Amino acid sequence: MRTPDVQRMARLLEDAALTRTPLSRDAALPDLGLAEAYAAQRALVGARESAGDPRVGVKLGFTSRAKMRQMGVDDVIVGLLTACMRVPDGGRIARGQLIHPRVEPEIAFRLARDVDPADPRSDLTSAFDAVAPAIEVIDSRYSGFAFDLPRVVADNTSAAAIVIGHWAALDTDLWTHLANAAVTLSVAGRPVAFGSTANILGDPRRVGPALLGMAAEHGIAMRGGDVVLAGAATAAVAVEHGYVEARVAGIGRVRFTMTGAAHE
Ligand code: OOG
Ligand code: MG
Repeated sequence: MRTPDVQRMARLLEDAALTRTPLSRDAALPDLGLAEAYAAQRALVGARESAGDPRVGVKLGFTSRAKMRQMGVDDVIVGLLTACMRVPDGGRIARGQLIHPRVEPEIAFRLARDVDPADPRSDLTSAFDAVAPAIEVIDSRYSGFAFDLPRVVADNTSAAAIVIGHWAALDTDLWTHLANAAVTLSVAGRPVAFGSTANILGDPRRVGPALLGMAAEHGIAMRGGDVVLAGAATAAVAVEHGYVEARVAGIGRVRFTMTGAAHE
């Protein structure tokens, strides 16, 4: 592995986020493979953890066809969530802190106990004890939101902010319901995207096994209390300002307000 490239990529991406300056398409970026891209993601998030921003969970990306089509990629990826990304339900996010934010309606699972991805007997699904409606704010650090799979992985899968609604205890009935629950995203009171939890890997019950395999492959720890974002059920929608709400039939709604105007 080319450690200098991995470190350089992590630094470039963190600087882009901090200065809200996207990396230009013709910037001389290192040519990373997927394994190196995950190493860069680890380095980027590791630096945040060392600076006092602990990990609070993981996210899956491109679990729906709608997202894969929108971004021109064809595989599921995983990213890391940290405490500073969390915004309370009903809270605010300042537009000026971001480059070109987009919002996604999602569901989040809560992990009740530690699970060892390296142990073949491990089961993540039974370790999820609750589910909640969620909104993810993504904000690619690449100009024009344009990337290939290794680049978006290195960029911690565009993760920027998460808003999570009320947790509902997961029982058999709720799992059955989640196989096909309507998902709606609205901005400023206008519905802008419709989907179903069935769009998430065909059935959100596949989230546990898919995540466990990727966690084993990339050495990601699964810890009790972690939040697991399952991936958008619809394409992402650009938002400049206003009230954003996601509803998931049967489990409720979650919202935040994007404040301020674009800085660019
Ligand atoms: C990458 C993040 C994808 C999802 O829910 O599918 C993602 C991106 O689209 O920039 O978070
Ligand atoms: Mg997402």
